[in-house]
Order: sequence, then C-alpha cells, then structure tokens
Amino acid sequence: MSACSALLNSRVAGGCCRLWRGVPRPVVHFRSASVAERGAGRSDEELWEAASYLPFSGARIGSFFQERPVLKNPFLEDALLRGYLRRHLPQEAAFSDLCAFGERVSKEVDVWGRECEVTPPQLVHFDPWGRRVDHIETSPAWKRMKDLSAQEGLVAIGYERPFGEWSRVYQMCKLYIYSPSSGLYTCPLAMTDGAAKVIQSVGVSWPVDEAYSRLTTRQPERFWTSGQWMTERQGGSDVARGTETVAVPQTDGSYKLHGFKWFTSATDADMTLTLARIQDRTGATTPGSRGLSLFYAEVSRDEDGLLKGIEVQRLKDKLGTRQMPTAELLLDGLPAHRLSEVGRGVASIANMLTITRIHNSISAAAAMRRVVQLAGDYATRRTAFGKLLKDHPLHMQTLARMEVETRGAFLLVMDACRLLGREESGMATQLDTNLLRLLTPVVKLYTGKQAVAVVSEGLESFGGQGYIEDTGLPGLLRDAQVLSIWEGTTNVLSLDVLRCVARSSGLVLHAYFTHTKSLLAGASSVSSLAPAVKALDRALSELQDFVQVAASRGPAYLELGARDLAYSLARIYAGALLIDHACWKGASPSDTYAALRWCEQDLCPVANKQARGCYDPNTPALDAALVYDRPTQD
Ligand code: UCC
Repeated sequence: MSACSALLNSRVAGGCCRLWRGVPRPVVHFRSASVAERGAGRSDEELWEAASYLPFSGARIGSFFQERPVLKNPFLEDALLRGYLRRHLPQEAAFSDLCAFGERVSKEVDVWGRECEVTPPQLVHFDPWGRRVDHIETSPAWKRMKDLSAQEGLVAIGYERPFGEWSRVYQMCKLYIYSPSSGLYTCPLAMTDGAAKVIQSVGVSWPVDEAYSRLTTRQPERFWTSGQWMTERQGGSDVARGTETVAVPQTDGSYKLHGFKWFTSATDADMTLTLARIQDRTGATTPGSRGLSLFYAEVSRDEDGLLKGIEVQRLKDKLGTRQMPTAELLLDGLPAHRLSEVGRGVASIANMLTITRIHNSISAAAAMRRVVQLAGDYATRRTAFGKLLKDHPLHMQTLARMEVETRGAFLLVMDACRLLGREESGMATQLDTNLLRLLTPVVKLYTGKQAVAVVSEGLESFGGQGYIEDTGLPGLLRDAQVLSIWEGTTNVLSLDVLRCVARSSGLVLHAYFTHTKSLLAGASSVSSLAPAVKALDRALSELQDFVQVAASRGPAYLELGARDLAYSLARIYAGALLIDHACWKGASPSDTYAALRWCEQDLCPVANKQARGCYDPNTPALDAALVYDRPTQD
C-alpha cells in the first residue's frame, strides 16, 4: 500500500470522508477514461482508493515519462559505413570484428563513456603528509578504456596492417564506432597513434624502440599512451614563435627540458613528444621554427613517488572533454632524448599532426553519426502533435539534412584514411601523396565545423530533453566544439592549405583536380545523378577559375580567400565522393538521393564571394570598421 493510499484509508476509517458530503468534491483528474469508468457505482472508499492512482497525487509523479533513445549496434545501424566496406574491404574478418565491436560499444562501453563524463579526473597535489605527489586520479572507466583500446587494437591495427592498404580504413572504422562512447579516450589514442607514426618515421631504435612496441601493443599491461605537448603560454597556433621551452644538453647526449606547457591533453600519458629549443654553451637559443627540435620524454616517478622533472600546476576547467585530464605542466629538468635533427622539430612532428588531424575528423564524423542515429531512433518513439516524430515531414527533412552532412563527412575522412593507408603500405603514387597533404587540413577543418552544426541540430531534435545534462546529449555538443579548435583552428588550417599549395608549386591542387574529375568519370551516363554531376562540374570549373585569378593576385588576396577556398575544396570533393559512391553497383537509392541533396548547396563559395568582391583590397579595412563600429558621441 502506498503512503498516499494509507493516508487516505486512515481518513476513511476516521469518518473524515463524510465531511465531504454536501460540499463540492475536489476536482480530480483520472489518469484515463477507463479508470473513471471503473469508478462508476463504487463506494466512497473505493473511489478514494481509485484516487490514490491519480497522477501527481502525493509521492506519485504521474505518467509523464518520455521514451528514451536507444543506442543500437552502431555498425549494424550504419548503412553507408557497411556499404563503403562492402565496396572497398569485403573481408569477413573485418565485418565480424566490427559487428562484434559495435555490439560491445552499445551494450558495455557506452556506459563507461558516461561514467568518464560524470567522474572527471582530479589532481591531488599533496599526499596526507604534505609531500608533493601531483597525482592525476582518473575514473575506473577511463582505465578500462585503456585496456579495451589495447585489446581491440585501436592503435595496433594501423601498424599490424592486417588488410594491407585498407588497414587504416579498417582501424578508423573501429574508432568511428567507438568514438562517441569512448569518454574521449580517442584523444590519447590519437596522440599515441601519432607518436608511433613519428617514431616509425625517425627509425625504431634506442631509445624509442621500447616505447614504439608499447604504443602499438595489444597487451593491456604493456600498453602505453603518448602525449603531444606543443602548446605553451603564448598559445597553441603559432608554435614557431610561442615555444619557450629550452633543452639543456647533458654529457651523456641526452637533454633536460625546462619550460611551461600550457595545455597538455590526456596528461596521464606514459610518454610524450614535445618541442624545445636547444641551448648552446652560453645559454642562447635560435628563435623561430628553425630553433625547434623534437624530443621524446617518459613520464615517470622516482623511488619516492615524485614525478621526474615535472610539476602538474593545475587541471584545466574546460567547456567539454571533461572526461579527460588536461593540465598545465612545469617542466623542470625533464629528462629527454632528441628525436629529430636539430632545428627540424616542426617538420618532424608534422607526421603526428597528420595522424591526429585524421583522428579528429573521425571523431567529428562519428559525433554526427551518433546524434543522427539517436535522433532517428527517438523519432520512432516520441509522439507529439498526435503522431510520432518520424511521421512529421518537416522533422524528417531536418534529420535527412543531418544525414546528408554526416555522409559527406564520412566519405571525406575515409578518403583521407584510404590515402594514408596507401602511403604507409608503399602503394601511394605521387598524386596520392599530394592529395593526402592537401586533404588532411581540408577534411579536419570542414568536419570540425560540420560536427558542431549537426550535433547542435541533433540536440534540438530532442526538444528540451536535448538540453538536459543527464540525458548525455549536451556532452556531445560540448565535446564537438573542441574539434574545430585543437589540432589547428579553422583559420590556421586554411592557411596551411595555402602553404602546402605554395610549397608544392601547385602540385597538390593538380592532384585534387585530377582525382576529383576521375571520381566523376563513371557518373556521366547515370541520368539519376545528372543534376548533381552538372552542379559539380560547374563548381569545379569555377574553382579552377578562382585559382587562376588568385594566383595572379598578391598573398593578401589569397589569405582573405583561404577559408572559403578550403570550404570549396571540401564541398566539391565530398560531392564527388558521394556521386562516385552512388554509382557503385551496390549503391542504394538513398545513396543517390544523398548525392543530389549535397550538390544542391553552394559548392564553391570562394567563387561566389570573389564575384562579390569579398577579397578586394578595401575589404580588410571595411571588416575592421564593422567589427569596431561603436556609437558615435552625441
Ligand atoms: O591541440 C593540441 C591538443 C592535442 C590533443 C590531440 C587530440 C587529437 C584529436 C582527438 C580526437 C578526439 S596539440 C597542439 C596542436 N597545435 C597545432 O596543431 C599547431 C597549429 N599550427 C600549425 O599547424 C602551424 O601551421 C605550424 C605550427 C605547423 C606552423 O609552424 P611553422 O614552423 O611556421 O611551419 P612551416 O615553416 O610552415 O613548416 C615547417 C616545416 C616545413 O617543412 P620543410 O622545412 O621541409 O619545408 C613544412 O613543410 O614543417 C612542414 N610542415 C608540415 N608538413 C608544417 N606543417 C605541416 C603539415 N601539416 N604536414 C606536413
């Protein structure tokens, strides 16, 4: 008997109910007509008993519950992912592993991811006896993620190469399934993968041979993660000018690092790669990029349990990625080994940047996919205005637009993975290498922006529930916001696009145009795709025109066009990939529809903005005047 009905019964027993005779009965709302009907002809006692089922009466909170979206196996639910693999990697072993992993993610790992979010890391500076310990405590779930990452080969696959040139695609598909449930463990994995790649490129020998084997192992007890400490007090973008850390040579050929790393992600790592300036005998260093060298350091403790050469100043209080420890570190004599030639630090760590930027793009596409899957599921459960959300055409139009964005992002990043796999397995042509150099910043910057927009739209599709913290949905948006910031902001990467065009004397663009045209070649006879092909052809020739005109203008003109150029490169390339995929014999009508819808947007914003004079010499002054427009004094 509920407390409420007990109370009512005691009143009935005491004859209180008689007091109600002759006075208006309280207005009661029965939960349903059937309850009301059952009340007909009942005694007062029975009616009061029935009233104890009233919604919102006493301790009862009524029947106002909403269905929750259900996370199903993200591999089985993803038609494009499965189609892409059927087309390019039709291997039973890959399918069964991804299917089993998808099951594990939905049934087991997703809960750990939530645990990481609600149990953020803590920094313990001192032990109970006052000794400085600088211990970063992470949740049990975060530690389980580390073991799982090793067992599932989330880094190892890239180095074992079980499927030759398609191994990177396979590895990244696993990470794509894992990412939104990983509690941001994909961040240390990205840096670990990048560090392994750098070590491989400089040579797997002492002192990094042991580290390499630990970064790429499948044995949880041996597995190491790596940090990537590039950001200092002056900020994270202008590494060449902002790096103050110095490396003091030791007599045994090693170094000790002294500096302040302002933003180190996943700081519970076992080792790190970092940049520093080597001091000469007088203590002088070389400024700029040419003064930077790349160093390897282990994060270890002495026999008293103190960190060797590191003080953890504090953990960062961030908008998102709260699951992950991000710290400010004082390096005070951190033992290190130089990995690059002197002054070749940036060029040497560039391999790491390529890998982490691809991981970043995977996380972006995966965040979009996750919110689209959850929103789609919710639409089959949630009724509003008399019918399920899925039966409201405007709602479905919104979800379909999110789906189109997600598909474009997925194909973009998978193509970068395809090229990376070709390069690493020795299959890459010069065109592939050039294309990968151009696409890496383009894909990272474009998918980072898409993720914020699509995840934000996704939250809205849940109505107010999308704004409620313990649904787990707001965390998706917070974590998406970082994707356009770290590993190079949108503008920094847009300038990187210009830089790689200039450094390659335009060869990266040549590769881009050549490959994009080849992607369209099979579509010319497919009538259902004709509007998309026509739009893409036009955009491609507009882009070529822009490149020709811009080449004859000064650097200032190009800089103003850089962001729009990068967006144009991304939209056109994604359109070509969608069209190409829709031409595949195993493609579905939805693949065609997605290609058509993608190509309806402004595919070449740089040409349209150029035509409106947006990069003309007077624009910077007008932009500044607008930004700093203030009310004039009366
Ligand atoms: O944000 C961080 C947090 C880590 C968390 C990791 C999460 C990963 C995702 C997880 C998913 C969930 S760590 C810090 C991130 N910081 C950046 O990304 C820096 C952004 N800034 C840039 O990218 C700049 O463009 C710089 C630092 C690269 C510019 O420096 P420089 O010294 O001015 O660069 P230069 O002079 O253009 O290039 C120096 C050399 C050249 O080689 P050489 O001398 O042989 O011609 C370049 O070609 O480096 C080469 N290089 C590159 N090579 C520069 N950038 C690249 C590149 N992207 N690819 C290949």
